[in-house]
Amino acid sequence: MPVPTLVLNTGAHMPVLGLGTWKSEPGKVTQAVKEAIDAGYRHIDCAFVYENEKEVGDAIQAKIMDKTVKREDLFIVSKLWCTFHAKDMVKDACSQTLRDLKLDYVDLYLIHWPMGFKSGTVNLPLDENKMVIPSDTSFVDTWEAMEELVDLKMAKAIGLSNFNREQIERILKVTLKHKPAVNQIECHPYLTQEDLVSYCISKNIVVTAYSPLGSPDRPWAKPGEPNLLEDPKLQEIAQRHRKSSAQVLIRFQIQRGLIVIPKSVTPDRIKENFQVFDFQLSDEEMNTIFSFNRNWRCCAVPWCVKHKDYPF
Ligand code: NAP
Ligand code: SBI
Repeated sequence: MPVPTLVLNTGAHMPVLGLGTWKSEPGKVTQAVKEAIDAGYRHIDCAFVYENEKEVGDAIQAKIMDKTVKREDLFIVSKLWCTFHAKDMVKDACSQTLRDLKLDYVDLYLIHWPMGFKSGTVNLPLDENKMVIPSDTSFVDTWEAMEELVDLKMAKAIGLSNFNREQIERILKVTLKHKPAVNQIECHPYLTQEDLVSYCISKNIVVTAYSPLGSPDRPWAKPGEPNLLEDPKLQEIAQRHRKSSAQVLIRFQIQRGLIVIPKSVTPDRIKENFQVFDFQLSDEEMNTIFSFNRNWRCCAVPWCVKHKDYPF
């Protein structure tokens, strides 16, 4: 059975479930992406800053070569990193990603964050206080350079990630040719994002939910912080459906009309996370899960709080 899709404002169909690849080690991600495609995934979420796009590309190429899938069956997403926001850097950054992924286009290319960082050799340039060093770029100008990627057929669609409502409004005001198709944001039951999601939907922008399992492998996790997968109320709902907590977390996002991109490099979990199309959460269960909201972020990026375009 093919994965259900949402239709973007470009007319393209985006699979509602994709494989996340942040923190997927280069030595593990090729096999993980192959397993995912064999299990039925058709959407892979990538980014330059994950430092594994070559290895993701190896898997995509292998699965096209062995005829499991055709290029047009896949929906590949990547993202422009913050050190490449200058208008004259956007095309080269996208070309690098296309070279690494071994593709001639991506289905969706996102501005990873509204914040531009000083360009150079490091992805996270920090000052002596361990705060990020900004660039003097404006994300509105960056958007104009993103629009050219569509005209050059390097990206079928373009979009945003980690943009707040006011920042999206600024983009929509200047957008001449290509509107943002997607905003990718952190979203899970401890950060339900109802207001931002309603706003995006009202503007025909599809929302992708990142860190849907609460990102337990985030590098800065501390003991005592919330652990979504171990939430007893969530486990109770999962047991009722004979499903895992992870499957309920994924189903929750799909049922509210979002795209969802759980990450795993573990073959059994990759398969488990795809088994979410054979059960339904009741309206009452959906409301119970919404009530878990505590505005808690896995990716608050505190080293960026002083940036003029910090979104949170
Ligand atoms: P996540 O998907 O919420 O959680 C990933 C963690 O959950 C890994 O430790 C994984 O372990 C574990 N896991 C996966 N399936 C499981 C299961 N069925 N049971 C138990 N544990 C399970 O975290 P995330 O990586 O932060 O978010 C997902 C994706 O969203 C990222 O990979 C990335 O593609 C994207 N993202 C984007 C942004 C952005 O700024 N745009 C920010 C964050 C994330 P194993 O891998 O060891 O199996
Ligand atoms: C990185 F590769 C390094 C740091 C980092 O922090 C914020 C969350 C993030 C990101 O920007 N996109 C992700 O998927 N994870 C990340 C990635």
